[in-house]
Amino acid sequence: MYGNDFIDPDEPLNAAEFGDVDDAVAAAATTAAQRAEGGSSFEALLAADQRIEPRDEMPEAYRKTLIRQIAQHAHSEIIGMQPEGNWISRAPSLRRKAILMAKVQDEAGHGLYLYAAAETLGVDRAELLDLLHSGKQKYSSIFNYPTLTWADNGAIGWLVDGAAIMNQVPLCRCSYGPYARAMIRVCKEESFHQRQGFEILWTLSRGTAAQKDMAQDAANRWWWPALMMFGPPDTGDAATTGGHTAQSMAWGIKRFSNDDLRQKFVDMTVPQAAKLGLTLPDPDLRFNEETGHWDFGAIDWSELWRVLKGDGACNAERIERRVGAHHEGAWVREAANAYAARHDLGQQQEYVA
Ligand code: BYC
Repeated sequence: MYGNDFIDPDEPLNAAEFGDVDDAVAAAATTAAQRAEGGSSFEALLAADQRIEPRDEMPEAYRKTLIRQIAQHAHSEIIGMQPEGNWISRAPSLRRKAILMAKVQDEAGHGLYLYAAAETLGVDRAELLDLLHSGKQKYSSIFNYPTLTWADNGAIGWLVDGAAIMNQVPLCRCSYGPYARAMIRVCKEESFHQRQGFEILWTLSRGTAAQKDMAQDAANRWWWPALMMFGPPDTGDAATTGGHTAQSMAWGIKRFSNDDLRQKFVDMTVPQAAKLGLTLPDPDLRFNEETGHWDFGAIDWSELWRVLKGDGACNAERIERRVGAHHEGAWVREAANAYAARHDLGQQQEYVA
């Protein structure tokens, strides 16, 4: 529906376009044969970098950590439908509406893969949704910011999806099989999303002065929240009290620390901003010849904690709408259950016959 003529189509634009996802697919394909070789205890599988599967024994804390992270991830996907869904009726052309509708629908699909992956750990998705609705489980901080203009849809694709992919490509190699496999498909789809966001901003930044200003304003507002998506820093209080990174890395759930992924994202995104003709709102952003990375300014972590405690611009609105949608969708769930029950009954009668 849309081409890549806005930029060299062979130039990778996000972390899913570097071949790491393909490597993860290849690694997943060899797993079954290799599993037999090194033993199948939890420790042996981790040591051999094999996937843990639902029927394998696993420590309770590992299972709980996965449920927490996968549920939070699933919740983020479905709450993440709201900021953009809000723009479907106002997208500037039929083409843009069709693209946005497809994207928002993809996010619902990602939620489904992820709830299904969580269910393999012995939880029910209804239980997880209750925890979301009652505020006992989190979703990504990023979705508590408002989408004020059309350009925000571009910034979400470019920066939010770009950050999400940077975080999710390593999750394709997560030690838990169902989560890793779900991530492979999610990353491929997110890659389209990121390109469409870049293309929106590319178009706006080559449009009228007002359109360019709109694109710049969106980049200014989404930059810092996108950096916060990677989670708190690896050092300091957040890492020592309540931080999960060290344990999750030891279990092969996380493959990189929050700060490492954040740095990779900054390194990838700064040159893209220059291509778009946009600036990023950080006076301390400069290339460090010694490290080969882009240095960036201090992140205001108090903002992340404030948003996580419920005091972001849109927390209340997002949950209210989600709970409303859940109630309005009750008849769909009832109809699906009734159909499934009738189908089961039909099958039982067939077996009897
Ligand atoms: N927002 O020790 P840490 C998307 C919490 S959606 C909220 O680093 P962990 C998309 C963290 O949960 C993208 N909470 O934790 C969809 C923990 O609190 P609890 C969503 C955050 O889990 C639609 C505490 O802070 N992606 O792509 O090792 C449209 C300490 O943090 C955040 C995922 O969910 C945050 N930003 O690492 C467009 C990816 N950061 O649970 C796009 C999967 C931290 O102890 N998740 N916290 O109460 C992960 O990779 C990891 O869970 C995180 C955090 C990197 C997010």
